Amino acid sequence: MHIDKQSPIPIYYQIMEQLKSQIKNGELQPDAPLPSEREYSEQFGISRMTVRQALSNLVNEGFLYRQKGRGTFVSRPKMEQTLQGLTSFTEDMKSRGMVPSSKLVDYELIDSTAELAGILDCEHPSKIHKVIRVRLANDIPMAIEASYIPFDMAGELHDSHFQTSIYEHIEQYNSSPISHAKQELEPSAATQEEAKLLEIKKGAPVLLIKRTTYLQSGIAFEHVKSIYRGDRYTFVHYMDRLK
Ligand code: 16G
Repeated sequence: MHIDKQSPIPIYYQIMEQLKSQIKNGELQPDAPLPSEREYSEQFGISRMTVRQALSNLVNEGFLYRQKGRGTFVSRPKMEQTLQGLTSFTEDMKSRGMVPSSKLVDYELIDSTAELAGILDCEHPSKIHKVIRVRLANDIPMAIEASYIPFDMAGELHDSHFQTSIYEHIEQYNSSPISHAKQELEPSAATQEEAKLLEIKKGAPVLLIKRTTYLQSGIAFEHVKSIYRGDRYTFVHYMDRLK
């Protein structure tokens, strides 16, 4: 690392940029320990405050994490999720070479509420599957998904369905491909329960995604409320300029 004290670029920023590129090019590997604030400040003849500012910013941006009494370490790279493609969690993780899995948190066959029946455009009253799962990639919790699926769109659901791809089951059951979705994104802070399931701190930044997904026939088959870890995901949206 090289610090240029004459540069108009603030020193904390120079440190941040260089550490980021070392993380991106693999010079600093996930879970590698970083030198201490004191070591950095002695090596470059800069104040510990400056080093702390750089490291704290990188912790907040998700590039580094701290462990009490042990020091600062390199985070695993964030997953980039595009907002265009309509993929299932299973497809998404497999395409990244990761192993998807699920932990069932709650399952119930519930009576529709007027709100759910309205969103899913299904009969009211009718039966709806409520499935809450933690979704993991290589055994690391990534998201909590609370799915509401009309019984008529899926039939009976068993443990084997919750451990594999529900989308695959829905496509087979309805003999129709999944086609489009409407989704809303909202920043949020992890509640105590969400934090426990995602193995993050209470109040940590998370992204709430509400999505209603449709078959090619135009029938809605799922409404989901998902909580994604803010430190694990970057959501990418490609845009064309509207003229
Ligand atoms: C995605 C969907 C979720 C769906 C799941 C099915 C979002 C926000 N969530 O994670 O609604 O239930 O895929 O995955 O996109 P599966 O087919 O692996 O069970």
